[in-house]
Amino acid sequence: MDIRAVNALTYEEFVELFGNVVEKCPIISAAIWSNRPFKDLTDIEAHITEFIDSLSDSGKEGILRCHPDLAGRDLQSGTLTRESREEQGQAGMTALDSAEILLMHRLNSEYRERFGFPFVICARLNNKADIMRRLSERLENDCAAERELAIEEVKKICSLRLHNIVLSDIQTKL
Ligand code: 2AL
Repeated sequence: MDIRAVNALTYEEFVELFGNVVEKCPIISAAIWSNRPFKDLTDIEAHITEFIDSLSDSGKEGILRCHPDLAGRDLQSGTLTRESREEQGQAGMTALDSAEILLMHRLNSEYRERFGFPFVICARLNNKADIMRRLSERLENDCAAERELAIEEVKKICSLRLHNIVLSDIQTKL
């Protein structure tokens, strides 16, 4: 899909296609649609980053709260979004043994209790061991630092999702 095709999408089509580039936050694609025409994918990404950076601390925490826990209840009950399921699968979160699941639940709960939002990390850029290590390490941060770190992870997840949409669209046309 080239940028002319993206710019030709109606608002409804655009939100349908890009609505989950930030997990369960279609308001972000709804907002940045106003910035058409986009120059390229990097331009779309820049508008998303600008939108997120313009939010208050509570707005940023709201975005974080839209994310499911890694290896959490949504994974077990099959209620993850397609994107999150694929990402968690790639990071090995769907193949944990029972001790690892218990450890993830304990650390995720501790994290949520300490910061008031879930632990977020770009699963596609980390394996199981990285995720568990970073979760333990990041529990030591203060809330402001952790909020900013987690939001940077949201941007990485978003970037990979954006590129995936464009790539899968090309593949279906070939
Ligand atoms: C996620 C998710 O759903 N995908 C990803 O890369 N990370 N969730 C999370 N809590 O980090």
